[in-house]
Amino acid sequence: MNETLAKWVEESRRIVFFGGAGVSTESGIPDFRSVDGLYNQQYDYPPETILSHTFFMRKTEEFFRFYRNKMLFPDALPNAAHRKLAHWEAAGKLTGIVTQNIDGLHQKAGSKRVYELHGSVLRNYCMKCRKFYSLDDIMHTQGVPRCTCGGVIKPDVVLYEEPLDNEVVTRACAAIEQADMMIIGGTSLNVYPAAGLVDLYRGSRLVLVNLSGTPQDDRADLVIRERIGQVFAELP
Ligand code: CNA
Repeated sequence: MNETLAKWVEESRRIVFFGGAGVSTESGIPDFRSVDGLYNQQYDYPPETILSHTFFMRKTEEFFRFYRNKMLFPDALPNAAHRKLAHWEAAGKLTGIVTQNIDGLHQKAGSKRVYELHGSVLRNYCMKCRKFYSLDDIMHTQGVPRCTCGGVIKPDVVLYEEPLDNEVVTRACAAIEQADMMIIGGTSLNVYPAAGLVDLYRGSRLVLVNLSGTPQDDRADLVIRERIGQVFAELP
């Protein structure tokens, strides 16, 4: 167990966690930038292109082929990192989770204050009439999912070229600004504007738990290069 991290967690009362795809790799969901991540596999188009607003509008069927195969993991379960964060929130030590993930695993683990910067695959809306559809609804369709009104159903995920939700960003910023400890984990901190939010933390307990280096390593008070599920499993 990392003694410094354990001590800081014990002493802190307003921990904020900022995370990304690496938080869910131990749940069997591939990330983007690891060697076995989606960016290192071969497709007709690079994933950044497929996951863009323009591609969604122009090649909707192809978007959904990739999306269903590579982004939907309905059977994935929370791992030790998700569970420990939910435990800290229930214990009154953690004020929020700011995540770039779209898999809903933090909520599945029991977390309540989750700020999903990039939306969630669990929510889907008709682009014409705004009717809601669940992930299960999408799993039971083929090709381009259509609403009863005939409109195309779009996942409530923020694609490249699309703006973040203002309210989610405002709440995430407030939590980070008021944090007495921030743990950044499982993110390459490469995707903006999301990655820029971590600059709002001004405290002296900035912890980074990530397998590879990030642009924030030099600024962090503690850097741990281990698997986040394993690290968190050992914490109080
Ligand atoms: P990324 O750029 O793929 O970076 C992931 C980082 O996590 C890398 O630096 C890895 O070294 C690190 N990592 C991987 N596994 C672990 C582990 N077990 N313990 C510690 N570190 C680990 O992903 P980001 O989140 O930084 O990029 C943002 C994108 C990825 C967002 O837009 C997400 O929506 C998108 N994404 C989300 C999911 C998901 O919801 N689970 C999956 C794939 C991609």
